[in-house]
Amino acid sequence: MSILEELHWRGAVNQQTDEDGLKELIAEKEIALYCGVDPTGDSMHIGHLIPFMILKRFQLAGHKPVILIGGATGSIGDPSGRTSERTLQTMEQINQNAEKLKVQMKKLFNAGEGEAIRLVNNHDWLKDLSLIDFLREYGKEFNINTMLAKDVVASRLDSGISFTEFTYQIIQSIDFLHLYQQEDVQLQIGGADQWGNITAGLDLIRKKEGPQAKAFGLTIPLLLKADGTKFGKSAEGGVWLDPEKTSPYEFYQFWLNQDDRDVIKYLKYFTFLSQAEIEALEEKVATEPHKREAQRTLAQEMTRFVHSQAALDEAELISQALFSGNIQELTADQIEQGFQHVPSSTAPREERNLVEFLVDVTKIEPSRRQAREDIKNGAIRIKGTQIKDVDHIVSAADSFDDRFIIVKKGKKKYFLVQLEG
Ligand code: 629
Repeated sequence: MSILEELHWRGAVNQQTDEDGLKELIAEKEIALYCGVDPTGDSMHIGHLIPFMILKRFQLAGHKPVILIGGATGSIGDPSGRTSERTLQTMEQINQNAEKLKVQMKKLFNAGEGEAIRLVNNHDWLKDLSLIDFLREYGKEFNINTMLAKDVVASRLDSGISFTEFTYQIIQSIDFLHLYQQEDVQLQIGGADQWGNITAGLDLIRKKEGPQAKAFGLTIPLLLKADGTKFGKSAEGGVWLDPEKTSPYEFYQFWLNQDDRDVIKYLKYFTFLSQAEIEALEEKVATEPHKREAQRTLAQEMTRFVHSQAALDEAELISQALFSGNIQELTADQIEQGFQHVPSSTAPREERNLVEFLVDVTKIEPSRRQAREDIKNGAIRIKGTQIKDVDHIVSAADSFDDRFIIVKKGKKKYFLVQLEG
């Protein structure tokens, strides 16, 4: 299977500028290709991952991927996919974000590789472009009518768009031209929202290099979930690659909880498993869905790829402990991961009667009367142990490393108390 056939099989092709031309080019040589990301945040989320995993697939097929960090474009703000003007971030913020994205990209794509993926920052070639050169060299090649007709701009004409954001497509086009000239990059990929920017770049390349210039664009469809909700959000919000924002345990659980109707699509999109392996899992979804083997495989592949084997082992250990209720053996750090987003409060390190603790500190019980009743009925667990004594004193012995106390009420209602000081 050629790389393009593979992308089709994976459902990863939305639009292409010249399908036959690209097929021919790839058949005859190894090409350089790129995809960009703007440092508008301090971490990538899983939505960003898709085009970069595709770069990686090209690399595995022998091609040369380039990852562009948009230090310059990030300071302008891509209007694509947005309904209103962005607030400018400070250059300092953008530089900080760019550094963080660079570290993330290196971790994802360079680890243990013989040949590392090339990383560039467009600030390097755009920072010295003068206004006059910009207007004479590039502005002159852009037709206002064509620019206004791009979806991204057209959809903003009523609500308004600044000259700054309007100009974004020119900046991204200069990048494509620059990389075409300097690095022999002949293909740009991106999500479906990038079509307008990518085709603007191709127009510029043809104007500067002649109509025969061999450069191409390919976009990847937006991911849709079977239930119609937005992909990439968990109950707690976005799913980030930064373990400080989304712990490896939560990351693992996000993939584990995918719907049967979506899981095969995600295995194709996000993993490097072969067609045969994915088809075997598809069979399992049909014949024994309750085992959730496809979901588990997806969760394992993704956690290992984004974090590490050690993080995966730990996520599975925490999952097992939470599932069985035997959380006593977990470390305080594992508790922190596993309970990152359960309801929580802080409390001083003081010994306290259990009834008071449940009503005043955790508010998990509405009244003292109800608290006593639930304790007597065995509905309350502290550190995984059922406590039926209404006179129990909650102390350091009930905590994890004197840092956290975990209360469970009934079958699954957890609460975390963070001890302060
Ligand atoms: C300069 C900047 C370039 C080429 C690309 C870029 C960034 C591009 C953009 N991309 C999105 C982003 O940075 O805004 N103008 O958040 C994001 N991208 C990944 C996918 C995307 C896209 O990083 O392309 O479609 C999300 O899946 O929205 O020379």
